[in-house]
Formats: sequence, structure tokens, C-alpha cells
Amino acid sequence: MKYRFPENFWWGTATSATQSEGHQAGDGKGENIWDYASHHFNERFLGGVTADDTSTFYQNYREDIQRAKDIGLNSFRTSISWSRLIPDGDGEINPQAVDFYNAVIDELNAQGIEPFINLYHFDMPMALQEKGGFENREVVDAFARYARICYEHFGDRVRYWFTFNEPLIPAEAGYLHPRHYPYVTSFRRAAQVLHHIVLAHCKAVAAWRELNIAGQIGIIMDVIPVYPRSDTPEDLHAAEMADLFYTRSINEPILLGRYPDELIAILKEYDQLPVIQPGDCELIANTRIDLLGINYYRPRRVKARETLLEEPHGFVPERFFEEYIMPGRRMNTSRGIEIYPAALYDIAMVVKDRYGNLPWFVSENGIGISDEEQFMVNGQVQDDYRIEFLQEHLSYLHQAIADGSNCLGYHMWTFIDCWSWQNAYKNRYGFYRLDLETQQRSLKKSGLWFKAVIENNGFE
Ligand code: BGP
Repeated sequence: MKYRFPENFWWGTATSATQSEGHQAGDGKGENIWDYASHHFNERFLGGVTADDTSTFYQNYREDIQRAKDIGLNSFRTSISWSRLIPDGDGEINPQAVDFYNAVIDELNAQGIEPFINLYHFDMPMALQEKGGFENREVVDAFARYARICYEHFGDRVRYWFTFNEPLIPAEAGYLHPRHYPYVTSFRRAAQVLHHIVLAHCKAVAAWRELNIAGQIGIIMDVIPVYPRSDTPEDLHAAEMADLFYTRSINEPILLGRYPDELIAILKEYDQLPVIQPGDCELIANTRIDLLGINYYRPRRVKARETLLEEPHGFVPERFFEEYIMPGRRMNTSRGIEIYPAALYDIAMVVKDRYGNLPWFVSENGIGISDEEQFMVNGQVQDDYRIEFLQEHLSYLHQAIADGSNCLGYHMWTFIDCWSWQNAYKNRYGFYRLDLETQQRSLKKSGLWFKAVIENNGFE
């Protein structure tokens, strides 16, 4: 076989609670920012589709886990909904949520599918958002308490825990380039949110270690590797700045135990430093994870700014660089992003060389396509483009492993077409197609292909 993967490689898929559970107001669940925003800022969601009726995993988890088994997945990531478990974020525990997550975890284990459980996937409880969300330092402790409650209830049956999915995004999308509630535009506030997320991660890791749970704890990072337009000093500097603000700013405190000195110096110079209290840096320095997940979707092509950027809302990192679309590159036009599989190799080498060859896995990678029904033949989506996408990315991953990368698995985004943060159901990512009207699931051609990959632990 041309591409054979290591023994016990994790073959799986990823999803999140808000995007798949549905039943958002049911069985005692509290409101989170997506429930709130998709009703009160409905125009920001494609077709006005709310988070209410996502793909009904809450009601159909048993059948869906059977579907996961049917295609041979050996691991499955989802998240716990903070506001389902603790409706106001910091008070009483909802017993129906405990029952639900117990049932999901037990069902996965019974089917021989390893549950990978993430604690925070963009879904701040609304009651805590009203107190400022992660801008408020008290919410850091509320998160640590929530994490501990999860470990206490489910820790005996979950071996792989993750504190956050894409920890930069709630800061960047919520407080700088507004795509997530509370739709704020302020670098300084974004920086404060990010610092508190880093602390929340550290405290959640500490709580897990205190409980002496068998298994591993990690985090899931969104990596957008940066490629300069040319090797002129200006373009190289622009690329360094993009990397500093949007990758190293979060990867280095989490993976190397400190913020980059260059970042702190720039934030001081522009008077944008968040409040960092005594003891914070020590906590960050003393926190280590066991396992890293990396979500990869696209590269970031960067060049030096050709014109001065207007900053009506104050400082933005883009004053130092400009992103551009490189002519002639392959694009996923449904999402407007470049398809660049070779980046997966580059990412693997960064983990190996810069982050101490930490064990890691691809925790999300996939292709979102609109109007997939046009590819339906006899009830099955013929998504050859997805098969090609996966083949190419996996072949670079295979090469990286051959070159010493400590990569343990590959999780595709996503299992069943799911709701998304702004595009709702426009772009479909799943191995299973979801018919929104009937909620019926049907396996796409790529799902069958992936099944064969898992059976053979590789492909030709
Ligand atoms: C990742 C998120 C996922 C998922 C995916 C696809 O960044 O972790 O939750 O949504 O992106 O992106 P989108 O749904 O916006 O196309």
C-alpha cells in the first residue's frame, strides 16, 4: 500500500455541541451566545437559520454513533455544552445534561469508539456573557469549575480531554473582527479576552491534573500557516507579523509557556497590553499539555502593506501586513479560501522542530461545499472533490510521519453536515449528508472511501 499509517492511528471526525445537538432550549439547557445571537441578530446568519434545530444529535445520538461505527471510526470528537450542563454557567448542574453526556460517552465506549471530549467550542453561556464573558476575570474561575465538574462526572470514561477549540477565535472573532457575539471591535479588549482564555486553559489543565485522571489533556489549535509573497525584507517582515499576532500569540503561551517577547514589546509600544496580574506568567510557564490537536483549513498568503491602513476602531494587526489571494492557486470557491494540502507537512514540521515533537493529531480538516445536492446520483452525493481533498492532505501527513512527525491521527470535519457559525447550512462538510427537512442522513461517496481507508489503515 502506498500510504500506510502507523498502527492504532486515530481515524475519526470532529463536531461540536452547538453545531450538532439541536434541542437548544430543551431539557433544562441554558441559553448560550449562539442561541441568543441567532435570535437577536438573526440577519447575521445565512437564511436566518438559528442554532435551535441543528442536526438533532441530542435526540438521535444512538443512531448517529451507530453510523460512526458503520464507517469504522475509532475515535470521535465532540464538545460538552457548558450551558446545557450548567445553565447559568456557574450555578446548579442540570441532571438531564449529565444523563445525556453519560449516555453519549457510554454509547461511544460500548461501540469501541474513543470519545475525544472538548470543553469549549465558542459557546459561552449567556448568563456569563452578560457579565462580560472572558473579558471578566471571574469567568476564568467559572470555566475552571465547569471543567472540574466535567472531569468529576465523566473523567472515569474519557481518556482524551481538550480545554478549548481554537482559543484565539473567541477573542479575534468576538472582539476584533466581529463575526461572533458580542460583535465588538477593540484590539485591547480582544487581547484581554485572549489572556483570560489562556488562564482558563491553564486552570482547567491544573484541575485535571489534581484529580489524577487516567488519560491525556490537551488543546485544539487553529493553525493558518503564513507564506510570504516573496523574500524581500518587507514581505518577510509582513509574514512574521501575521504569524506573531495570529499564531504565536496563542501557540507560544500554551506550548512554550510564555508570550513572545516581540509581541509584548509591540503591545507596549502601541499601548495595547492587556492586564496581566502577578502570578499569571508563572501559571502559564508551569502549564504543560500532553496532546495537541491542530485544525487546518487554509494557508495565509501575506505581503507588505502597500497603502496605510485606516483603523477607525483603533489598532489592528493588519497595519503590519496584508493578506492576498495568490493568482493561479486552487480555491474552494464555496468558502473563498485556498486549498493548499502541502501546508499540513509544514505544520507537522513546526510541531516537530518548534514545539518539541509533542504528540499531535489533525483535529479538523475538511472541505465545505455549497449546493452539494447537484452531485446527487441515486440518493448519494458523489463528492469526488472531497475524496481528492482528503487524499492529498493525507499524503502530505503520511510524508511528515515518515520524516519523524509524532502525528497520532486524523479527524475530518465533520461527521454529519452541521450548522455553522454564520453560514448555517450553506457549506456542507460531512461524510453524511443531512436533509434539513426530514433530518435524514445519507452516506456520501467520501464516507465509503474513508471507511475503506480505515479498514486498510491507508490507501493507494
Ligand atoms: C472551524 C471550527 C468549526 C467549523 C469549521 C468550519 O474553525 O472549529 O466549528 O465550523 O471551522 O468552518 P465554517 O463552518 O465556518 O465553514
